[in-house]
Amino acid sequence: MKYFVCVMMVVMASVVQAGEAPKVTQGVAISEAKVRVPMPGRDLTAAYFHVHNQRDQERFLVSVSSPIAERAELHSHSEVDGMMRMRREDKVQIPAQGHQHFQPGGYHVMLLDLRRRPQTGESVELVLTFDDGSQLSVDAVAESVFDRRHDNHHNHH
Ligand SMILES: [Cu+2]
Repeated sequence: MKYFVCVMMVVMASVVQAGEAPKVTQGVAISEAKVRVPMPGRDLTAAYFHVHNQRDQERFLVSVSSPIAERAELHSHSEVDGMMRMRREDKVQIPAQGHQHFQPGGYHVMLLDLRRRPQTGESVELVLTFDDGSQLSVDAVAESVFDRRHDNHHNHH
């Protein structure tokens, strides 16, 4: 039994040392990850998800990237003079023991200069980077606005 423990420790140590790859975010879970199927003729689209922070400290999401997009931005929506405006955000807070919903009409991720146009049902990788440099990779499902009619009035991208 003692032998087994030693082997485990050696294996774990070598994993840590090999670590060129960024560390994985602990205590944060993502659900409901979706990417909008881009509108015809547009090379941008939006991504949505829920972030749940199970830790006692707040976290900040500082960036998101995806292999399908040249670049991505964190955006918020706010009403200015009766008009909904998008604003770029440097970071988005995920409260301690709380959550933040990225959804139509609120925070969202804009995927810009698309390299590829995802089709309905396709899975699209999103990589979320947090303020401590740790990352989480999630598979988002591509969804068309026409799949969910009640979302149509939010679609201004
Ligand atoms: Cu936007």
